[in-house]
Amino acid sequence: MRFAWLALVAAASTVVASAAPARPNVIIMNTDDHAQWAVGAYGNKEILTPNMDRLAREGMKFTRAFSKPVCSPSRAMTLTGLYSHRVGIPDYIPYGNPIYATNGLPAGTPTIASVLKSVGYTSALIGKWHLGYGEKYYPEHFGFDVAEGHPYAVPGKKYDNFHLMPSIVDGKEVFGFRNKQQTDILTDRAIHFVRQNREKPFFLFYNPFVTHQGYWSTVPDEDLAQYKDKPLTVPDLSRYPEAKMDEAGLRRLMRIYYGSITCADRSLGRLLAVLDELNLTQNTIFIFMADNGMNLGQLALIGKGNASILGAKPPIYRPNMFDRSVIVPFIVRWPGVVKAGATSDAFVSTMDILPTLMAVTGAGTGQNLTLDGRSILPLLKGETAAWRNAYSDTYDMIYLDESHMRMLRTDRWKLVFHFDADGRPQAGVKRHELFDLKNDPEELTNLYGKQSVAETQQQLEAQLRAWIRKELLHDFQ
Ligand SMILES: [Ca+2]
Repeated sequence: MRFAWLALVAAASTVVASAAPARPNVIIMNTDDHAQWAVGAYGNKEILTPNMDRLAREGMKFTRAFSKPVCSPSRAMTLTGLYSHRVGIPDYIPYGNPIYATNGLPAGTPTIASVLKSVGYTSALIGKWHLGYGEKYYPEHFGFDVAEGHPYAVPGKKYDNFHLMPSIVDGKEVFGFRNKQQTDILTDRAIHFVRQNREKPFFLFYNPFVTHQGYWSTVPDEDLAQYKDKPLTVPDLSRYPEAKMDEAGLRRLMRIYYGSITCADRSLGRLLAVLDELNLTQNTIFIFMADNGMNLGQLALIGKGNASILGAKPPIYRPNMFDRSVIVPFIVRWPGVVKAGATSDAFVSTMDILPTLMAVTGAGTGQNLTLDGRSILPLLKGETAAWRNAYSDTYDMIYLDESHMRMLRTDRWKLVFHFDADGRPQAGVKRHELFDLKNDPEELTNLYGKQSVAETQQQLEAQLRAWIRKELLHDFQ
């Protein structure tokens, strides 16, 4: 009798324990314009990323994690769990009036921060925001209790230059926050937030400005020194007569780019050390990712979805959704839940983060949220789950150049439609694209319209058009 009673108690406890939602801390470190090919854990033997590599050893590395190919749509998608076209952010948000008043995340849009707030989380944005500069777009309106380090517009003031805009850093207003200490200072602020909130569940969205090209001047000398005179491997520019740069010039850029990544890695290491010190490592979901990828020399390009030809003046843009632009480094560590050292090739997306955190914490229950993302919790736990066998997205490049792209990515194929402003197929380098990724992983040879792939093209086009009809109401067919 006594044993039976014990067994019942044990069973009841188990049910309670598994039904009670967990409240782990959540940290997302989101580097800027950071290619998956520029991480040691993803196979780069020349770059120094010991802390990203540590995270991959202790967590799960995703090889096909999709984001948007430029900053603002990516940050919108990550925070809202929605395709960015649903929140009206097709391209990066440029600086300058009057855009401050009209371009940003729509008021009232639920975000990771606002949804987690409903179950008691305290949230901080540290660093880049890029979802609107005007007052109505301040992160504080979207669930963040703390927001530091991002440039913002003050009502009634005009800024002719982005660098004249203020940021709040450690309670002080700083103008033109861009210097060699910038990343280390932002990391100090991120660590300060973690220490202050160690006793209660928190969400930290840490967005350093590195490794974006516009911030290469901020890379500390100690990080640049790691690559001084190193004969880094660079793409072979002799294949691309359009490149206006030689191999030595490209190698100089590569050294700075790698230095900026090692700078971000050093900050990641400091954050991981603080979690260890405060005994928070076990109870923290740590996601390391980038907002979008990067091309540096491949196809003679520099940049991401709005890349341009190396050295060309004036710039010659090449709107694209190459894997190098849309697939990002994405590593998730959650000790005791996610198997250490695991790798997943599943088609995941940064819009899956919010639904995953809702599944973990129970946040958002009853809010009736409609999301495009899906919880990756089954994948993280190593469970067998029905999953996407393809991924589609858009990129409407409207600044610098124009092309309205619609992409379908399957295991083997990549189809990208390029439309002009009136919905007509484009020509030249912006014509529709079809790549056989099995035989051409670098996406060098456009097979669109070739007789040899006519049947495949027809099937993929039907699939992509069906997705466009389903997801994009009034859109180009
Ligand atoms: Ca970016």
